[in-house]
Amino acid sequence: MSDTGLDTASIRRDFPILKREIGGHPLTYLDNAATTQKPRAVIDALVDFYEHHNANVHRGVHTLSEEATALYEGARVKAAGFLGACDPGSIIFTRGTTESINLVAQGWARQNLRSGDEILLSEMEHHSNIIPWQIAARETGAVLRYIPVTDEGLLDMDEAGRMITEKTALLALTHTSNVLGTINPVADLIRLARSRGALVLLDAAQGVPRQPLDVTALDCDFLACSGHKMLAPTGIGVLYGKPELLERMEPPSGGGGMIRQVWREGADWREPPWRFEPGTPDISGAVGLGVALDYLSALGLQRVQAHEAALTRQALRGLEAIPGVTVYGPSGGVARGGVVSFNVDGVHPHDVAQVLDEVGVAVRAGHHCCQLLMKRLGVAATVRLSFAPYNDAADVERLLRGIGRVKEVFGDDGEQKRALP
Ligand code: C6P
Repeated sequence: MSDTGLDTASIRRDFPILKREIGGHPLTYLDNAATTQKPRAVIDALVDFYEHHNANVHRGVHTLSEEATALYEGARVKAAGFLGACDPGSIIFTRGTTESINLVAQGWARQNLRSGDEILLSEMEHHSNIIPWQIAARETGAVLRYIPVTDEGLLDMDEAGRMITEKTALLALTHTSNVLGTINPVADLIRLARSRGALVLLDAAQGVPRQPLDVTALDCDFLACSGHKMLAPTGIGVLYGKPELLERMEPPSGGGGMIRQVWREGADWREPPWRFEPGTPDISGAVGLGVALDYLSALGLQRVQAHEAALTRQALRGLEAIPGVTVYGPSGGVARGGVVSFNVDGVHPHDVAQVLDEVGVAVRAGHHCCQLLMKRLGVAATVRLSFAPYNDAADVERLLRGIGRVKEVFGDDGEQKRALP
């Protein structure tokens, strides 16, 4: 049992992949910001769906189709509850955060942005929350602006206050940085944006898996997240949208299942969310997502948050004590999500990740789809570790020992001293 009330030994038994060894070492999986592992309950739910209930949804009157529809729509109700949304109709199933943001950039933005309107982003955005807006800006004549990031890896709130103006049509912001772990003060920014008439979209790909978030309390207009980053299968995600906005929004793409009537010259749309889900959706993915959300809810998001915060403190203390290691992002006790980026002097991040892999430790190295932030940090890439509920103190110790191995292999000058194993 961890100090924060999570029984990690028992949680680890729920994740079959954690029994794997890599090169004779126990798997230490610290790449959870990229994607998390899946518990037995989610894997079993997929098998159960295909063995007992598989059919298309909303299309048949036969028993299997009704069962599949009930499971799919049941997952929507669970997702609404998990995110604090009052109306399941405000939950659109997508392939993930990227598709969710694109849906708003193509659906809402095309209809509502005018030349000269401003879309406000930040320097710490993932490319998934930049490129869709660049495309929308090109199509509408809107202008992109970026809230700067301070040397501590925080949003410059003074600048944010100046940049949110009556010209701002939309603030599209990451809740938790996938590189720095910075948790942005989104409640304050939403209030500010609201007072100046702007809408707010939260990229919560890293926020939703790591702390309780309530879209109603936050009063955000849109929120995007990915199932695969919170123990669910790949290929399923969520866009939350305020019902009154979705009601007025045109679907950016069309197909079966989203219309009331079709005639030769046109069609009219079903109500949200189905208007935005053309074609056969990822039914088993949605069912798996529902089970993953049940699993996370049973652990308790508050406990998950405290657990990841404790592991993050342990990792920061350990990394900061190693000479030649530079850690990026907030320090000095500032709250951050379970994501830590660092570099080892003179050693390319890919080499660090390769040596760590040799001892069974999986981390990500690269620009993490955040090239603007890399430029701001003055680096081409970083090494990144990120936590999930099944990680424990022993994982952090193995990572820190792995960095010792990196220093042994490359020495303090970054020159390789020994052949890689
Ligand atoms: N970040 C990472 O290793 P998708 O790929 O659609 O599920 O999520 C995109 C995305 C959007 N915003 C943030 C803040 C993210 O972290 C991600 C995914 C992964 O950091 C893969 S690049």
